[in-house]
Amino acid sequence: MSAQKKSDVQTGRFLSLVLRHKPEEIGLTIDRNGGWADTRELIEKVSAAGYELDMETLERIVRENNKQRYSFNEDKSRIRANQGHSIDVVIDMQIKDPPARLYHGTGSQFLESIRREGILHMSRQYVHLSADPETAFNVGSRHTRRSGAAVVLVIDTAKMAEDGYVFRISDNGVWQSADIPWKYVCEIIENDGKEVD
Ligand code: HQG
Repeated sequence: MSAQKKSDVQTGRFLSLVLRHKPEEIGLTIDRNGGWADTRELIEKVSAAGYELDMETLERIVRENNKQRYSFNEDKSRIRANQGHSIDVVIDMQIKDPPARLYHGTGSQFLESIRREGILHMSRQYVHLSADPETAFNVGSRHTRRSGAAVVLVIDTAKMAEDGYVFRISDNGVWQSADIPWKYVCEIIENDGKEVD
């Protein structure tokens, strides 16, 4: 019996893995400058790993992905993840003045450590920030499977910019910054919308 056909979501997850974190898993070459992979090579190697991927499917995944995680170059000969890499690549993200506030969603179980150390970029290249609290709650809720609840830290990005911090925005609208010391957290919002600090 042939293996069950993978959904676009499953294939998309695997694309994130190989384009952002573990290209070596399928022997994929990623250009350090821009994070690009050769589209044909990607299709070939992802297919060999058991995902039924052709150009049409890949175009659909890129177009319909819920967070617009991937993009092609102009002639679609190359493809990359827009952000979120843990491998050492340089993505030419636009440097932009931030709005006065941005939001970081996390799990409440991390709060104590974040208070002590600040918000660290952990395995990614930058700290990820959302433009609105709703999106940040969704990001935070990814961390609440075992314990804790999603919480949103409101960041005084106006003050950070004043202090010389640089902000970048990815092609899919995720703000990115260097590690954020606790003093820039100006409010904590719990899932029920009630402030706790
Ligand atoms: C936490 C998704 C303890 C941090 C989303 C976060 C996002 C600390 C976790 C993107 C800490 C790292 C990124 C400290 C930070 N002590 N915990 N000092 N400092 N943390 O997944 O921001 O689906 O690497 O709060 O939409 O959750 O991948 O980062 O909870 O944009 O496309 O350590 O991932 O997009 O977790 O998510 P992550 P994130 P994708």
